[in-house]
Amino acid sequence: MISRRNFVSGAIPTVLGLGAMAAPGANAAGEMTLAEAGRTAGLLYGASISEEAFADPDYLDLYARETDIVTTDVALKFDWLRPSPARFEFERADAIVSAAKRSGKLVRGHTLIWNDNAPEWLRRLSGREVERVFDEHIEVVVGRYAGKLHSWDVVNEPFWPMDRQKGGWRNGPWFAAMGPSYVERAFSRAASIDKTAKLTLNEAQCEGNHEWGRAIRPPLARLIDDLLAKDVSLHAVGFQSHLQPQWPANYLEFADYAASFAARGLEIYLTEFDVNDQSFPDDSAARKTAVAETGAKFLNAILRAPAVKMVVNWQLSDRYSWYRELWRRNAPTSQRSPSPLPFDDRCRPNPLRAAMIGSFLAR
Ligand code: 9MR
Repeated sequence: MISRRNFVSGAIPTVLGLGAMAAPGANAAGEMTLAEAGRTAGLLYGASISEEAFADPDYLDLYARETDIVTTDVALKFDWLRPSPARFEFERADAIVSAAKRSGKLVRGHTLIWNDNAPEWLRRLSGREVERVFDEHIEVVVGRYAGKLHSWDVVNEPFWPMDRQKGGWRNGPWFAAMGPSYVERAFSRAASIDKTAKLTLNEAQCEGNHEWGRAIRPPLARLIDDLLAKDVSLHAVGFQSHLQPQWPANYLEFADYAASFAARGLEIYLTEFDVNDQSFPDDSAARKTAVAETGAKFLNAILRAPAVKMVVNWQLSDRYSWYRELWRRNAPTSQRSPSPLPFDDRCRPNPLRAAMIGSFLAR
């Protein structure tokens, strides 16, 4: 077994290469893969990846076969990169970027600026110091990967009405120091350093018609209009697409909302697709069927918009889903492990995989 330490020291990518084990476009049974179906539909298909994948050869093989693009799950987040003010821990992200390059896969950087998960040392700084760290962070991180990324989630989740800020903004160190102007500042600075990555504004919750989704859609549209009016380099809007079928949704209405950004000249990416199965039946087969049906309903609606250029799952196998992290934390109160992704714990296809391929091919 390959240890986390080996991975971090950079030893793994010389041992395992994404893409080294399979011909592009077909799995072992000769069936069409998600990546191949995506290509047929004019979509880039991929999944987020974290260091665990490099310690699990079956999982790594799944990325090799099924994806054309990978997103850094946590490796480029501020708190992971900068546990202390003076140090940048680039090893995880470097390993992902170089493994992807060797195997001809593209990489999305997630996420440059987010008001969530700030390390304690950042929260102790004055507003002035926070601004200095902000500029330095963008310069160093964007500079390091300039020319190597397909796209960057420059700002993640600018709105979070639960933080009760005027305008629905998410609170955190960047917002507290600079107010809403941090968004424009991040895009402008990133654009001046990386001339090739598609600069993306990534948002959560908009897919749903629940209170949060309804609250976030209008200010997000206003923010995007404002950035475009100021000629800020913004190329795409990312909708995370963590579907929450336990709450109200109207995917056709969401598709119209999303398409309005295409009319403003932006590409649309579905950046973190998965399906929360908590409200589905206990029976595992029935639950997985319901996940597949929900996923297909969503994709069939949103993929009508030609500006949708990418579909990315948040991890590929249920075993590594963030819902499993939550479930493990709440294990005493919940009976069953979540199954929100196209592959199960043992990297076998869930019904969601075939449903996604069906939706891609129907496009
Ligand atoms: O998958 C990520 C999980 O491992 C982290 O603990 C968490 C906090 O950094 O973030 C998860 O990814 C989130 C993503 O960065 C933004 N959208 C929601 C994702 C799931 O929570």
